[in-house]
Amino acid sequence: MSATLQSIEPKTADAEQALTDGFHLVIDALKLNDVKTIYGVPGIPITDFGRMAQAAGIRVISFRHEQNAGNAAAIAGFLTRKPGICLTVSAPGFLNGLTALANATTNCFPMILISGSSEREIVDLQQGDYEEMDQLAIAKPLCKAAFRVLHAADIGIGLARAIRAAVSGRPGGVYLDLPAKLFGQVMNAEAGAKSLVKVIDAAPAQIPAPAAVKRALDVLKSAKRPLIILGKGAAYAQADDDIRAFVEKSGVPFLPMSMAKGLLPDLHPQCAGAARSTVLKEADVVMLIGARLNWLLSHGKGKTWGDAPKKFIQIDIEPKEMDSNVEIVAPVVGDIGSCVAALLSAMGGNWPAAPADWMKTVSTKRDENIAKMAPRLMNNKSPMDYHGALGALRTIIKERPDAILVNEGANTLDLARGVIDMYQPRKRLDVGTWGVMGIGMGFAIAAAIETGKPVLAVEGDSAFGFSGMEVETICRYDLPVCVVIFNNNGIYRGTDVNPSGSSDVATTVFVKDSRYDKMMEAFGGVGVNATTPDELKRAVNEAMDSGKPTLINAVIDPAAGSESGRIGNLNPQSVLKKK
Ligand code: ADP
Ligand code: TZD
Ligand code: MG
Repeated sequence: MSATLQSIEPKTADAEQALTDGFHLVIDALKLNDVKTIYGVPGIPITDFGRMAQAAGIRVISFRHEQNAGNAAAIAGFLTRKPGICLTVSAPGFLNGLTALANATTNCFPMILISGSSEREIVDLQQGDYEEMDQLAIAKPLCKAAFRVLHAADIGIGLARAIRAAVSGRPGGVYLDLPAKLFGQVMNAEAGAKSLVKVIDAAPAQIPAPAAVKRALDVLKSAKRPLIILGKGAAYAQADDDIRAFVEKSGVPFLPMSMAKGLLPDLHPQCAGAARSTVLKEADVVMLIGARLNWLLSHGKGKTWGDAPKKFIQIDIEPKEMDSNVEIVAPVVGDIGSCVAALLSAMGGNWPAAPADWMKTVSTKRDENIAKMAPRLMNNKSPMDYHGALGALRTIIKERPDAILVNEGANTLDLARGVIDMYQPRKRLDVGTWGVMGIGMGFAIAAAIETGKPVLAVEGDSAFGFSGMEVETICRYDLPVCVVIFNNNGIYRGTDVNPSGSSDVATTVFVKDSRYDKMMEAFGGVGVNATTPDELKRAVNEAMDSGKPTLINAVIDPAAGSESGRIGNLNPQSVLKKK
């Protein structure tokens, strides 16, 4: 390498201008492809890269931990349909980012993890380089695609491949390995500029076969008790108007999965969110739009789905998703925008109304459940229970429907999902397919940066702990993020007792009566301790009005939650446990 470098060493000022290097080429390639923001943590070998990217007009958001930067990039990908970029150092920084990359892939969010790496020659001979690790090999099984660029002249192609892999077909995470040496590689500037690739049509439309569309409509039309399930793939597709038109024209009740809430408003007359168990049990035809029949839908079978035989129609960009859990009688493979447009046009002018008795069953059940819940949401107990606190937050989102809600925890998640109605698409961001804790602050930061809207992050006290240090990041960038911590002194409840009788507390219990609000004050943000729903409401409204970084410690009764929230059925318990 050094021989090449010497041979092209500039002799004159003109010649100097005519050279470029790996640093510049990566930055130019990102800019050429409209990358506006990078989320990351600096260090060897990418410190100068971050600095230069900033100087070149890319917004570089520095985090306190790569996992949070990775989660930020992932949700930026979900919100924008462009791969979010996360930048890390080698080995440990890379590994810290990898959880987020794997999570993005699992959730079908497009992102690119770019990590600097050590010298290949030393890594491959395992001679103990600084932060030595064969990162490409480790990333490969955890993402959609993984690439390494060894020559500056390949940077353009490398980034183009990464972008296409992330957003085409089923979106997901991509790893791009950039060894330290690459950044310093020098080449002719003109040749360098020519080597860059502007990716044209990164996520090409995938048009469904007309026969598949007809088959799907025939099955839907034959239904006596049809149901549409909207998943986060439908939210991602940004085909909001057509999806709404299709659901309304069909007249069929719809059930939004967690991150599809708001695609049509939760208060829409066809929304069956509050009649979930009834519609899943009783439906005879179920059309899935961008939702998988994974654990979140009990794999399409068993008790949740009742005894009535069911036919499934599935719209998805991934052909292999079909028949993954149960038989799909009408698979429609394509991108959701194209599929829904094709369905709409094939429905023609006179689509029959959904069966009236079924609509009545659904709306009666829904209204009954909503009425049952209403008084619980209005209680003003202190310490608060979940319903009292969520009743307050629900009103706030109703009054501020364009705010973004980030949500994680167990009870804090499951109950907020049910209680807080959403009114607009892509406004609810949460733990997704893995039910992973730790997305909170990364998602909140990227949501604020990508959309410019106020963010309300509703966090279990445990959930918050996974990314809590990023409150400093929120203050540093002065982001309009209001974090509400449902502080019940622990995981699920704060009341467990160590069965051994030792002075260690139980494994699920934290320091009692902690004041998380002081954490925000430490960095110049606003901290509030709220003990009643009224106090909580006032503090959140103030935060949303001011746009100031705020953290509200919402004091929740430690006995109010239940183990594992609403998924206690998945929580194995020993029958042999000694009392
Ligand atoms: P949820 O958790 O909301 O049920 P999932 O993450 O399980 O949603 O499912 C999302 C599905 O959407 C995935 O199977 C993915 O392949 C699909 N998908 C994502 N984007 C698109 C798109 N643009 N067009 C079609 N399908 C998509
Ligand atoms: N680690 C990771 C990365 N993801 C997880 N989901 C868990 C651990 C296990 N876990 C849950 O599934 S929920 C949860 C943990 C630790 C925290 C629940 O406590 P909380 O919420 O305080 O956030 P509630 O309101 O007390 O139930
Ligand atoms: Mg808790």
